[in-house]
Amino acid sequence: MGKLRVILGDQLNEQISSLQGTDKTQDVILMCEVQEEATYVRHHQKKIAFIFSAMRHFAQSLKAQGYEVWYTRLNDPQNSGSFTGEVVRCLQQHACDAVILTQPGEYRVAEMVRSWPEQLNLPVDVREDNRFLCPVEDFRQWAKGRQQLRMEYFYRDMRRRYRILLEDDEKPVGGKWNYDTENRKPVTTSLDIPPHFSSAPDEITRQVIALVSARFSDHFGDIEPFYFAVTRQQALVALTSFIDNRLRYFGDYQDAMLEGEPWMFHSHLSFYLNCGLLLPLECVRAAEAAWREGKAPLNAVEGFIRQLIGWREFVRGIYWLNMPDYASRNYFGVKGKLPAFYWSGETEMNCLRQCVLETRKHAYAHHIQRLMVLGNFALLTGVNPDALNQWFLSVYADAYEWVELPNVTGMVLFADGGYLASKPYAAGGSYIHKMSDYCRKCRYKVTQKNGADACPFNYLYWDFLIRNREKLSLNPRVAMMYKTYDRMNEEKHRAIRQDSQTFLTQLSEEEPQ
Ligand code: FAD
Ligand code: DLZ
Ligand code: SF4
Repeated sequence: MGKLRVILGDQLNEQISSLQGTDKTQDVILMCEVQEEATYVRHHQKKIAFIFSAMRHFAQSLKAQGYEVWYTRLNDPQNSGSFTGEVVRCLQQHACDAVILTQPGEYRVAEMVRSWPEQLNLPVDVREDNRFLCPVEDFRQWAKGRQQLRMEYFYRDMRRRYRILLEDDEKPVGGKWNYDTENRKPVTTSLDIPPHFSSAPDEITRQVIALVSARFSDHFGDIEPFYFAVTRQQALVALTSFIDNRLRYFGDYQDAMLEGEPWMFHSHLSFYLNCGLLLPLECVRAAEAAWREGKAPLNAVEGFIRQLIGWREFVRGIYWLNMPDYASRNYFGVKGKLPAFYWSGETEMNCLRQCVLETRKHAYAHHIQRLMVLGNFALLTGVNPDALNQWFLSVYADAYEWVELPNVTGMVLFADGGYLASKPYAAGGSYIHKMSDYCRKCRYKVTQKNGADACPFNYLYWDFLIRNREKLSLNPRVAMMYKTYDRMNEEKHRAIRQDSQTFLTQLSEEEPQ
């Protein structure tokens, strides 16, 4: 008797552990588009179309290689709407003596799978997710006994483990592990930014776009134009195009934001990495080779590699080490709702408007837009972690809870009390002004600190610090800001309080969408 091998929508790689040892004459591969996955949060339309199209292409390529694939489309009349329902249905058609799958990427799905042995009355072999470089158990061992978990030390261990950018004597090439201080060039409008990778939709993608438009048109986001890679071959072209055209400036302009330029010099590979079309080590090796061949400088290559083997693996480790508890962390006890303009873009704050509108159009925003504009505003105004997590999980085509939750709860909201980040990434308008050209076309004045025309980030920043003084003043990385605040006179303190109160009251009175 054969085995049933389940491949989830973010496991689209032929090297995935669940496929290893497949007997093509007996085993069945199950892939299914299900309503439950498409709606557990209201995903951006482009995200659903991207996953479905990549799934259909992957199934097609498996079939061409002689695998027996049982693929359910969302609109198949018999579709039960859930993973469990589809596994049951498939087993009714194909007698199997075991179910095999790779560890699901989200806790929610992993819990569902835990109930399968009993529900199906079959052994279920859940295998390590080999799309990642640090197995969950290894991360647990690394974290054991450490007072604080800091990405930098984890990252150095990963560099050693995979021998990345190392000299023969185990020292980092160039003499330093981290070149971040060279990576904060402010923006200039004369930058020559290469066009981003784009792949024209084929017949499969066009069918999926029609399906998503018919079924999910009430979800956030523009489905067209659709330009994502949906096959491994196309994703590899996207990788090469990044290495050849953008990587050299990745470091210099990593934090920069320009109006009308959503892509900058970032890689835009997270969509493909997170659904399995690309593997992290091949991206890392390609970047390292570019440096060795003199095509890209070390600050760019090291910076890119650090995001991949450092941050990406680190946040995943944090997620699995702390779930399910991590999802309910709310260190500041905040209850604010998400402002309606996170969906509509209708705000006079130009930085936020641009970031929301680009998110709506592309299901993408780069890291600094997510962290220092969209995230920073939510932190300063006290949006509750659940609401912000839901938003971030639904609007980006690269969003899965294992990566989204630690970034939002840990990095943006400091809702874990400093477990992931050593201090909150709170900032006033001057940071956004320095790193972008958004302020030039804003109704508010970034240089003005108080009053009706002042940039709201300016007073909200101080108000956030004051509201949370008890929790933050002992943090050595924040303490200096309290000294600055204390040196301001009483009139200034009153103005900060008043402006913030007026702004926050107005915000809370806005109609939700
Ligand atoms: P690049 O800037 O080119 O970086 C290269 C790669 O490094 C990315 O493709 C990604 O795989 C990895 N990476 C970079 N930063 C991080 C990080 N902080 N955590 C994990 N991986 C990282 N990333 C997601 O993949 N999915 C998410 O749902 C997600 N949500 C986020 C929410 C918030 C509030 C913040 C601040 C960050 C979030 N990130 C998320 C991390 C980061 O913003 C994206 O990975 C990045 O913007 C993707 O674009 P890119 O491929 O062009 O990245
Ligand atoms: C994101 C997503 C969506 C929208 N739809 C599906 C789907 O219909 N079928 C599927 O297998 N996967 C989908 N995915 C990706 C899953 O949400 C992802 O595999 C799990 O969250 C991992 O635990
Ligand atoms: Fe954003 Fe303030 Fe600049 Fe306006 S002035 S774009 S609100 S930072």
